[in-house]
Amino acid sequence: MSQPSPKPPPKRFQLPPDTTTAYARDGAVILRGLLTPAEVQRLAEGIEHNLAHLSPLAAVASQPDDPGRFTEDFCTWQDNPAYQQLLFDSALPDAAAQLMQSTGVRLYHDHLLVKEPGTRQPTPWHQDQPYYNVSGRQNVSFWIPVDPVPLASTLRLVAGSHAGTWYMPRSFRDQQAKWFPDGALAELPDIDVDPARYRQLAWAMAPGDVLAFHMLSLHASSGVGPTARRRVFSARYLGDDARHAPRPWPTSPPFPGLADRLPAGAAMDDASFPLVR
Ligand SMILES: O=C(O)CCC(=O)C(=O)O
Repeated sequence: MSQPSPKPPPKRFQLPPDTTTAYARDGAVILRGLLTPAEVQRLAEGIEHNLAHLSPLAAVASQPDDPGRFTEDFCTWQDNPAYQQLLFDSALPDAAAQLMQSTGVRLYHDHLLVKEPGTRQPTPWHQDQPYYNVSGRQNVSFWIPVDPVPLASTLRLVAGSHAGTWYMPRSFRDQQAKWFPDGALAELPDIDVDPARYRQLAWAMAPGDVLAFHMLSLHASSGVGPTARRRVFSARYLGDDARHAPRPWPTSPPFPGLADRLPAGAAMDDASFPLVR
């Protein structure tokens, strides 16, 4: 009887040394050609599977009269072998270890962000970590388009905004304070009116390119053109210093029952957050 073929070892990908320095300084870097065409194709299949089988956490993040549609979904990797292949077996875990300067790499969550042709809905400026249930500085989110993304509809980031300040997280469509109470954190400054003070980073991207950013980096995007789909998958990883920070409100995404299993201040050692390296 033939043996099943052994699982390939996780891929190594040596980042140029200045990439890690730039990530620590700016909180965002572009990694050109990190994924192979075959990996991008498999991820695109995974995204189509996800769109056809949306989870209970999925939401349409655009207005009903938007000529396109902005669909989001979260935490579906356990039901999606294509996502698992990317999250566990691609060069992402190795790149994450280098960027975070961490020995261990733990999957935090996956996030689907698809803007259909003609979507007007912008993504407002925000940081991700204030919506989460995790503390620590060693983290990275990878924003991974499977379609070409021109400069006009790519993710924009404020260089250095990951340095420390936590800004008030608010609901995107109606600006409600549904996480930290009003007044608990600094209000977001008007980033677009002061480009000298808030230096923006943005890269046009081809399939295979990956944008890496810190969970405290301020980021935003515009809508998309009338013919282009912008299918993006985001992979979020945590490093050695990540600790559970349970909140008295539902986080985005939520992790139901986690607070009963994992005390405040504990490492994120739970089946929902497997070590990938
Ligand atoms: O894709 C977008 O428009 C927004 C992305 C985003 O907010 C994120 O990846 O955290």
